[in-house]
Amino acid sequence: MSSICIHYHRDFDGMVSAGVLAAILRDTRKEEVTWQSVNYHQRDDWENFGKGTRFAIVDFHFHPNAEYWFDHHPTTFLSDELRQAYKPTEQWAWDESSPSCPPLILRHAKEHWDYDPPERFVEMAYWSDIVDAAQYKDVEQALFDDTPALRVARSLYVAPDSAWLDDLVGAMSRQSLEKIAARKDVEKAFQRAARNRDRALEQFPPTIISVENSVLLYDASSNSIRRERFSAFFHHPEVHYSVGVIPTRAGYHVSAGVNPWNPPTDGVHIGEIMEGYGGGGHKTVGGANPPSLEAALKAAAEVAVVLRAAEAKAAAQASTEA
Ligand SMILES: [Mn+2]
Repeated sequence: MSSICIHYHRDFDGMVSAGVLAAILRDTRKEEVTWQSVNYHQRDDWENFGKGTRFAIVDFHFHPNAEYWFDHHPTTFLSDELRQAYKPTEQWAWDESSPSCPPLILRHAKEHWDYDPPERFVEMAYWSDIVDAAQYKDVEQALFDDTPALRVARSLYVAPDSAWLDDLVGAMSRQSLEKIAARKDVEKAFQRAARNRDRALEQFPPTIISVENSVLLYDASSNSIRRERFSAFFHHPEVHYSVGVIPTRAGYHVSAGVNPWNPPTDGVHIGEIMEGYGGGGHKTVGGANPPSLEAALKAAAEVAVVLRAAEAKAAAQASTEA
């Protein structure tokens, strides 16, 4: 039989998923395994993805020709037809309640293939949930913890190319996170990413437009500003929401989110608010891509008004009840 290629989502939990599945297929199913990351642009011709090859997909869109498929994204099905084509099988599993993909692969392998994972895979799955679902215990852990898993995860921010990611997946399939974090190339990438983080944290305060009613509004649209996901909550742990504008390759993005370490008691649905701007998201995080910088700044300011009104209402309610 020809070898099987595992296509994986290019992030920490996607890479761990590929490493774990590679080891399982190699060890328990005597498969010859290769792996390669997937790009979002490969969705454009999804019907023909992997045509004529044997493949698996982890932490990415469902494909009916995937021999093995595991995902946890609620948005995994690219059409109703594809949704209809999915059913749980011995080689496919989808669980949108799973914070990340590796734990569901390990669970599936135990149930269906009687697989007993080594301790290092249990550790990788544990950290995958924390990284992918931002379940850090506090903003300090999210930004500065230097446990091997988080060093490896941060090093990925400055990955030179996809060949390097493939190489790390191979390492994940055979070694512990401690061993991988100690590699010279990983350490070098981590140090660079840590410098970027420090610079991003320094550059954030001047981008703040206003902090009112527990909502922080910022404009980080300049390309010379480095970005660190939790900057707003690092500098202003007291806010419940942040909303702002950041650049993308093609234009500008409005991003809004709840402070994971200080959430509002009865929050609004951010994804639904963003739908009003052609975007979307979940209850606690969402975004939109308005057509111009002006439109993006206007949208961010309007979203801040909506969030502040909700906060003011909640505060008024709390004081009447008290
Ligand atoms: Mn992922």
